[in-house]
Amino acid sequence: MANSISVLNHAADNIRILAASAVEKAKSGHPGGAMGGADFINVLYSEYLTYDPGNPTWAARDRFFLDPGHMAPMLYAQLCLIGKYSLEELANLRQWGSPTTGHPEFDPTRGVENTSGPLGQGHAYAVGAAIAAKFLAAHTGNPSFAKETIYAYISDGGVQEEISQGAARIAGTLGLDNLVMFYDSNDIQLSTETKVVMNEDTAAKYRALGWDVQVIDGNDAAQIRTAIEKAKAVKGKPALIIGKCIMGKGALKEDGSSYERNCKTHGAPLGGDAYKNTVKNLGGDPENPFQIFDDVKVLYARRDEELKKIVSERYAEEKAWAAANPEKAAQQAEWFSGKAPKIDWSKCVQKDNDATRSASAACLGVLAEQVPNMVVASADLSNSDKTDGFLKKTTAFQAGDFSGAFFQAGVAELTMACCCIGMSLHGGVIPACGTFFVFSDYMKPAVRMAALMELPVKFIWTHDAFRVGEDGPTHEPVEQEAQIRLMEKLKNHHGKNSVLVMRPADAKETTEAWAAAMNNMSTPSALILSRQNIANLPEGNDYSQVAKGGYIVAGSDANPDVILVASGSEVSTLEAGAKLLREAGKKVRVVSVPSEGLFRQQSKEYQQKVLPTGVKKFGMTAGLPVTLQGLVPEAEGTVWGLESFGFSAPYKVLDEKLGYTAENVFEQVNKLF
Ligand SMILES: Cc1ncc(C[n+]2csc(CCOP(=O)(O)OP(=O)(O)O)c2C)c(N)n1
Ligand SMILES: [Mg+2]
Repeated sequence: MANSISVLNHAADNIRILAASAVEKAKSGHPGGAMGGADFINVLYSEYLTYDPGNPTWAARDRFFLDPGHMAPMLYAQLCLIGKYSLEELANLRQWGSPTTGHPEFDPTRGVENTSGPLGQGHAYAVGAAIAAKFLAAHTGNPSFAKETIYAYISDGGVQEEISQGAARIAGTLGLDNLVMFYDSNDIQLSTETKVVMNEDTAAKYRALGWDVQVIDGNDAAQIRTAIEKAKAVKGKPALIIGKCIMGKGALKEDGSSYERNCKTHGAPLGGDAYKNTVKNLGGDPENPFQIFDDVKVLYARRDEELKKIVSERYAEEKAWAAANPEKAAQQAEWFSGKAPKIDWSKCVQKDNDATRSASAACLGVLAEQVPNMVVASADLSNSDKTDGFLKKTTAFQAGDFSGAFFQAGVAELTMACCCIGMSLHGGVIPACGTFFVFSDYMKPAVRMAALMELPVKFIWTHDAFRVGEDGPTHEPVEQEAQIRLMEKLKNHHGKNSVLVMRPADAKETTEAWAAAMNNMSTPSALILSRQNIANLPEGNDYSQVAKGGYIVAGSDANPDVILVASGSEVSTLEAGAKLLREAGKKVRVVSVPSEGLFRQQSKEYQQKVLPTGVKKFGMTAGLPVTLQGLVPEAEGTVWGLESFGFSAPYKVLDEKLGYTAENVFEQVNKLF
């Protein structure tokens, strides 16, 4: 029996009251958008979203991704109706220690599938999750994944963000028919009406990108229901429902006149009498607003029963599949366990004196063979960033065929990174993505969100320094390592370094760096890799020490007069300089620090053993000097770094001109004595 429209409207009003009241009590927040979107979210949750009320992390559940995080009160109010939050928690919106944070923070057990706030990224998370569902359907055969729908809720701000175009392009190209987006098109944004900044035919734009598009009244429950039915039935295309919604639906001003379609309700409590009038208008009690109406309780109790039935049927299908495919079922359980995959790295054969990007390709070849749930992406650079080491052993996704494991993202680094985040949020796959290090600048907002959400996405950044050479300063990273190492210093809410950043010094260190990245399932990892060949570290080097983040390289002298410190290819330059220094009678230690963050996690004794206070030190980095200044205190030595943009010339010329030579190491170190 279909729910009556009047009950659905009552439930939407209930959401409006709860959202506006939470904001009113918090004295801050965003009521207007939440009130306008209430009808859609209510129809979705009361009739369509398929999840297991008793098992919130069921692998094949439908997902709901909210992009406009400022509409948190709408999501929390909805999640109150299905029992994931208490009314008391809702009433504590935005307060210290409350789970109802100002913008939603990833917690699938509570029904929050993504952290949201930076507008636009949610579009690509949803696309990534839809890709993951297609991948899992193809690679496990579990029939549940083919029935899964990814819903995304987007708004004017997200549509204006460029990433929305990248996400829509990919969803259209890959024909993601398991993706349904609802666009809350209310013609209002934070500071203006949308017409001031936007004069596009959004429906035509999405159609041109290969989407099925419907335009409806976003506050009409019957139209919403029909639109979701149609969207779910679309084959071979993603679906967009453009809902013309009324900002602040039902809101009244203090004088009782309409407070709808008003920018002021975007980001401030309705306030005083306006609030009271609004709650009364919506059928609530301003003195006691945190209530769920009886008929709304019945609506959701009935949906709960319905879900139990739907889910038990799905579980029965999954059980039959698991019985017929015990290995696949065990594999799926492993993929969703959150445990690091077991990898036999002895299969990874490295060439001597190789570029670390090529060494990474060797690692990726091993991963392609041993980690069947890994997905590797590249932003149209797979033959340069050497993710082709993975691609050569699989095929790229295409519409209707997700049997491979490579994701060609096109030239869209932020989109690619956010799609990888979405895959990781979905769970069951381990995503990695590659591009040039200088373009990590385009990905920084995604890295930050992956770090905040503690997702084990792997970032592969090659062409790590000015040694890109002839391409010149646009392609030569300088300050990027310092930036990403700041993320290494930033702690996540579990007190861990929020990102693991490794810049290996030679081919074999690269294997160890990849091993560390694959072992790390609790934060993102980044690998910074060279374009050019690098001489091997000295014979007998103990590479197992890479896991400590910093260590003494083989061949170092006891009781050194000076300690030379670097990461990446500068370590080999220091080795060449050390040779000259030793010939001149100096005792030299060379220390490789692929990750300062990891090194700082070791015991104080170990850190002192490697870099004892009081011994002269010299650091060399192709990045800004600050990259190494944490390891080389000013009182004990100097850091040779790059303090300007790079230049266009063959890299060996740049090494000479910029002082990255054995001779300059010799000269600079001698200045310390
Ligand atoms: C990347 C990013 N830039 C800016 C903001 C600040 N911001 C939050 S909401 C908003 C306006 C969004 O308008 P819309 O999506 O239409 O939401 P509505 O006003 O309809 O609730 C802005 C600029 C943000 N959250 N993220
Ligand atoms: Mg808007």
